[in-house]
Amino acid sequence: MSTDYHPMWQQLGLDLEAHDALLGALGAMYQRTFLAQPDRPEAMKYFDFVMSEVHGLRIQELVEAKRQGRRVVGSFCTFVPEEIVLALDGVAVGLCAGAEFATAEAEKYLPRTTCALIKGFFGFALARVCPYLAASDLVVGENTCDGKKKGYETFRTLVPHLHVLDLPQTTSAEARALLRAEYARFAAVLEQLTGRALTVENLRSGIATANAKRAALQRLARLRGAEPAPLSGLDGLLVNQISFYDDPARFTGAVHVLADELEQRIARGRGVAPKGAPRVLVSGCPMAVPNWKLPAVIEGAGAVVVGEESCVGERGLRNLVADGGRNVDEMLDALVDRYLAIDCAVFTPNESRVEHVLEMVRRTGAHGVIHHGLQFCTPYQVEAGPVERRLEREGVPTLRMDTDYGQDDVGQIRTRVEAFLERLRDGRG
Ligand code: BJ8
Repeated sequence: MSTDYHPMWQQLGLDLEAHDALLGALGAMYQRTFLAQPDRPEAMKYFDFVMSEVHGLRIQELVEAKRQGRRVVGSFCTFVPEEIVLALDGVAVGLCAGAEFATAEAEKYLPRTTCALIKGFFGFALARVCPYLAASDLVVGENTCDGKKKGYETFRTLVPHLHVLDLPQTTSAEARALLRAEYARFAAVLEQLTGRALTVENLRSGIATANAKRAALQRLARLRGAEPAPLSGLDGLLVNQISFYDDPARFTGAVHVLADELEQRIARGRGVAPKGAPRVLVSGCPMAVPNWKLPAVIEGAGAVVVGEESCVGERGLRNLVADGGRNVDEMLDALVDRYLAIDCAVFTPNESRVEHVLEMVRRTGAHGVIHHGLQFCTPYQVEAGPVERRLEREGVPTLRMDTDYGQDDVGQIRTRVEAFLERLRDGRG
């Protein structure tokens, strides 16, 4: 960062010393993990820049947007409908939840046996090191897993304004009606916060912006299926992670520039890993910034990650909202149709998820799947069993990997990943 943002961070109420320490660690990790990769596409420079300014210039943009009367809405889940936020001229951002921070403090509020993502967002809030949280006029939680559902009861005491969406856990007609009512309630809360009304025009525009972003990411996801892979899994994950922070229209443009370059690379047969390198699909819990641990180990062992079946990945961007709604009610119905198709493991039954994993395996040419479960994440850890059995029955080698944000198990993960890659190589030999 070329500018000194300390005055801005101070005004936002951050703990400057702790925040400096966080940025120092992040910068070093980014250098090691991303900038050291050979032969990256030129267009990744945009995403490197965004990351280098993720607590700087982007926060300045949020502060400026607030000064102009716009509202910032922070969230932790892909069920929060960005379309409604955009329609009401709000700015939707993801909140920091991808690293261990102030864990001892967080464990004063949460049992030790809570997943790293929840402990992470508590830690960031308690340590006052998330400028996105500090800039948020509204924080949106959701009743998904038990950890989040119960965690928000306490989190409510740590942030000024929390709205919790009551999400269904089935796709029945009653569940659909609940989600429809919850999105209407969310729209009403936002209307009050922004002083604007949801109209056909602004909702259509919000839907178009979010659809364009997802369509660009879908284009990128398809290109990752080329052999040799034109983009590393780390860079693919990074782009998906940045989609939660960046200005949507600017981000969409940058993704298309990257996709254009990848098409040229594919035409020339140029890849980030040699032809024939093992191709791995990662499926499971979302990986929020800066959780790069598992793909870094997989790619460090000579494989390439060709897709993520995750909310920071294809589960979160798979479907677009049908754009034919003639009035706000019909458009909200279309939103519900789109979001109810997100097959998060909190849903029961959740059979479409494994079908999506299989579809991704075929499309990306993955040789095997690594199932990523965050420790203590009951929904994904329990669902890993049936997912693994079905994939193995279909002839797709699968490795279950349960981990957290710590670095202590990196050696163990590497050993298991290397053995898995051997299995993939033997299977193709
Ligand atoms: S729609 S995946 S973003 S809930 S890892 S906190 S599930 S114990 S993040 Fe998620 Fe929305 Fe579902 Fe997607 Fe709980 Fe598991 Fe922790 Fe998790």
